[in-house]
Amino acid sequence: MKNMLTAISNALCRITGSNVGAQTVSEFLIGQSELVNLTSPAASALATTTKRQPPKPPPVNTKASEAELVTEQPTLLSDPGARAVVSSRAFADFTPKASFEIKKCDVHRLEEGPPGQAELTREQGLHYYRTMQTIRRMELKADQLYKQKIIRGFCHLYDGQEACAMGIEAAINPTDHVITAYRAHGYTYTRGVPVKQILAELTGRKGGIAKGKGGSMHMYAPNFYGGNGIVGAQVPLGAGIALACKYLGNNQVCVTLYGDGAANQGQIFEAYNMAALWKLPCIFICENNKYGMGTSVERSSASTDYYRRGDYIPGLRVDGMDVLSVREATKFAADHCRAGKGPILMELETYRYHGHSMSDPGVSYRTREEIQEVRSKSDPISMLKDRMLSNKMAAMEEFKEMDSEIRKEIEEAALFATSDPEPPLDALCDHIFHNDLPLEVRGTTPWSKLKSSS
Ligand SMILES: Cc1ncc(C[n+]2csc(CCOP(=O)(O)OP(=O)(O)O)c2C)c(N)n1
Ligand SMILES: [Mg+2]
Repeated sequence: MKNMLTAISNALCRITGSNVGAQTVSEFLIGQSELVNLTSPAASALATTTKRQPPKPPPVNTKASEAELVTEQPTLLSDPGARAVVSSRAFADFTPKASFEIKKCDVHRLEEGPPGQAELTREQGLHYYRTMQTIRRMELKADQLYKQKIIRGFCHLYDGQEACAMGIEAAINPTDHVITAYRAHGYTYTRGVPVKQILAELTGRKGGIAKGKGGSMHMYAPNFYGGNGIVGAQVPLGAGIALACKYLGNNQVCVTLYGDGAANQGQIFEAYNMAALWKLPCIFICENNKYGMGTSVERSSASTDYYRRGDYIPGLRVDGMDVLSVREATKFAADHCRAGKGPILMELETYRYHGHSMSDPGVSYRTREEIQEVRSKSDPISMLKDRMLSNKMAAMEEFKEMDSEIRKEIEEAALFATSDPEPPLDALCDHIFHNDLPLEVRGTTPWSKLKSSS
């Protein structure tokens, strides 16, 4: 239906003959933004040609150099659950693995939740740090490009919520499935899309992950279904993906994400019902970042216990600022689904640092002090770094080095995203249909020029 509407919109553009002279897709869209809407299935088809390459952990040294150890600064032990330092600074070896206490989840309709302890290897820790820091820096670059008017239109940033995307990805397989709403840049990255393709999508360039025609809300990768702009609409789609997994008997799960602002919609409860009835391997995840646009959860929800809102579906409330808590809870949830027990619901308590979108400064409905408090007490990146430093799992110098590598990668990606050409106008109508359909409506084929692929 959406495809049909898109096709009709595009056909209307053609029929009206407006925007004559536009050479590129973006010039055309500026004139036609009300009519043209390139929808997910089309862009999804584009993305299937891209090789899935989950971000690789960097090579890891197991020994610290003397210099690193000398320059290492002690940091505050922000995690009260962290174990005492295992090895002394006099030894050059890093602690290869440590165990951390994590916040116990609140549970609903479950006798027991995930364990209260999580193991972390040095390799994992460095990989999680690099991934979360890359997402953070990518979002800050997007903020900058937006303010320079290089990125236009909608843009919803994910900084603050990085532990959710990283923790989930660390707990599932690349062959499992993920679908989310419009705050999608972080998941696009953890599902394997390089920063340059994400930024180029934001700037509407040919090298973007949806060939520059999707933008901020419409990014896809294999087993990642976007990027959906209609609040809540991806939840029944996620249940459908889980139905496909069950039908195919492939033991895969679908992680279906939505926000607190979507959690009161009727379609969410319809999806819960069918998923429970058919015991679908669906992990429903409510990313509770405390606000839906400018409305706080207390003002929008009669019950803010989102993990209980599935009623007959078991639920967990998880510290969404702690990558280890998210990882352990998601593992627990995936095991539940793979054991054939049906769906499970997780509420990740998290926070977004930016406003709702780039047009929202984010400080009229919450105070600067509130944002600052979250940043200083529970920032997901600092928390992981402090844990690793205080357990001698890495040296401060390593983090600094990683930070400068990430900054360089982001700068290079931004250069690509600002120099790559825009897609040509005649590519605008590609990828609307999966097949070339000989469609006729009342004896005419107004969209006969639309091609299934380029
Ligand atoms: C069906 C529908 N209604 C309203 C909107 C407008 N809208 C866009 S985002 C949003 C708030 C959603 O908040 P939440 O689900 O908490 O996600 P967050 O932005 O916090 O990630 C609303 C109401 C929309 N896109 N779709
Ligand atoms: Mg929200």
